[in-house]
Amino acid sequence: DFEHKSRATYKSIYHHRTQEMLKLRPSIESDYDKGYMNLLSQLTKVGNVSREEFEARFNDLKGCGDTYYIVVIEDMSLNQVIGTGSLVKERKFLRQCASRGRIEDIVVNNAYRGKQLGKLLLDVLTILCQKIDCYKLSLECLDGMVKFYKQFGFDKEDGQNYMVQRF
Ligand code: 16G
Repeated sequence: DFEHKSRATYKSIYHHRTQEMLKLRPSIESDYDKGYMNLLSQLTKVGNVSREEFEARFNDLKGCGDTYYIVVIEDMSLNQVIGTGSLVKERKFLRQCASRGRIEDIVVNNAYRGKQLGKLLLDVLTILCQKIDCYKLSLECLDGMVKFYKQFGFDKEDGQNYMVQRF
């Protein structure tokens, strides 16, 4: 039984490593060439962002230091990014000059659903959020995603509402 289980475990690890070769890492500039904007288009409108515009924005965010943490999951066999998520650290005066975290732009390519990749992104960003000393972490999502995010510790707070004004 033990041998059988080990073989099954080995097979599943082997499968992950060789068939899929997925890698979780911080985003880099050249992710533009690996379909980053295309991936984001599965979440919302992305417009027509040139490589130069992407680089400029990437460097803006990087220059903010300890504020924007963007991770991607790359399918190494296709050189394509197939998942992403961001953590933004917002600094405050209240609560003894505390900081809060925001989860933004979580998206997993449709073709990779059901592999717990959304969980992976949220787990890593949640741990990171605690490491960088945020006192809370929040996100906005559609009604249909509430159940999904509840699994990872998020919940609606009594008396708090998400309000927005669009321009
Ligand atoms: C979702 C995203 C948010 C993103 C927004 C874009 C998560 C948890 N939430 O609410 O981060 O910025 O969609 O939609 O990923 P919009 O273009 O309509 O603002």
